[in-house]
Amino acid sequence: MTDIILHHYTLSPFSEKVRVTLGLKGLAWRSVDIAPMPPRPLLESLTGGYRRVPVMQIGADIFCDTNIILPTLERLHPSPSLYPAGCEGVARGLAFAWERTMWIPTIGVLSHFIGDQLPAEFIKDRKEGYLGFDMSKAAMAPELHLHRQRVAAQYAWLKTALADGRKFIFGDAPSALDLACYQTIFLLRKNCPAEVDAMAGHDGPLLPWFDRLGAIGHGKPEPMSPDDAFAAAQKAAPAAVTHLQPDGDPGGLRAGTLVTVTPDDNARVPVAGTLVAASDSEIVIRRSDAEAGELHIHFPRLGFDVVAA
Ligand SMILES: N[C@@H](CCC(=O)N[C@@H](CS)C(=O)NCC(=O)O)C(=O)O
Repeated sequence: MTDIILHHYTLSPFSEKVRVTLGLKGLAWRSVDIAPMPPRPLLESLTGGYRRVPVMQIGADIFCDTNIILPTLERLHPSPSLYPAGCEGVARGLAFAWERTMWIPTIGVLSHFIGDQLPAEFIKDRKEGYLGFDMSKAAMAPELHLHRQRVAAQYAWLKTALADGRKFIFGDAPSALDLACYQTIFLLRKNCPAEVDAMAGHDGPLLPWFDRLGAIGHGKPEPMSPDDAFAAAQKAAPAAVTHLQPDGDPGGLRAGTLVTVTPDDNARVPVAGTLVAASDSEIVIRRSDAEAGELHIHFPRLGFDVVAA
């Protein structure tokens, strides 16, 4: 039986990035289908309050954010690589920049097409617990022209990169950068009517590239209930951290220090725990949950604030 558990929901594009990564690496995994909005009490106990999706679980090790999930899958299952042809630094940096700059404009375009069909409680949840703004069609309409420009300007460089007929951004093999670009476009193409393609500029080499990534598939998922995933965490002990140094925090925080780790963009819920090990790209904290037991929670450094509690 596989030990990779993914907590996710079908329409979540960041989850799609991980599902395609699992497909690319040909992995078997357990799929825990969660609600598109809280409450998600069992997941919350595992993450210590981190509220975004997806979350990967391996026993009592919990991985919050795709920017730790992908490097972890790469570390545990290196082949085929998410960073072909030595592109790791560029792929990681540009993927982060793409997702940061594209997320809100993409939601602006999405809202133009489906914002008036979203349930009121969903709009309220996203405003109060996640985005910090109203994503209804009426609220986003005044800036639609800007969102559209921003999306088109990013697509312009992607289409230029693909214009010589290459299969993926770095050549014949897909990378973490392709997957980051793919997921925001997936959000639009999965949820909007076909007119979104003309409005957003999904054309030229972007379309066959999108189809190639979509054809990778999701590997071998098997359904798992939230209760079984929770029981798997209760039964397991966190894995020893051997790939990071206990005192590797670039800011000088020492192992054993009580810290909080908080996303620096949205859903800014601090997760508190004891620092186990860190580097300038990853951090692991330990938490004891009354129900789930001892857990290690892993975060990327890029996009998160770590401070002594
Ligand atoms: N930087 C995060 C972003 C994750 C994210 O924003 N996910 C969306 C779903 S695609 C989310 O959490 N939405 C609010 C929710 O589902 O509660 C990552 O890479 O994992």
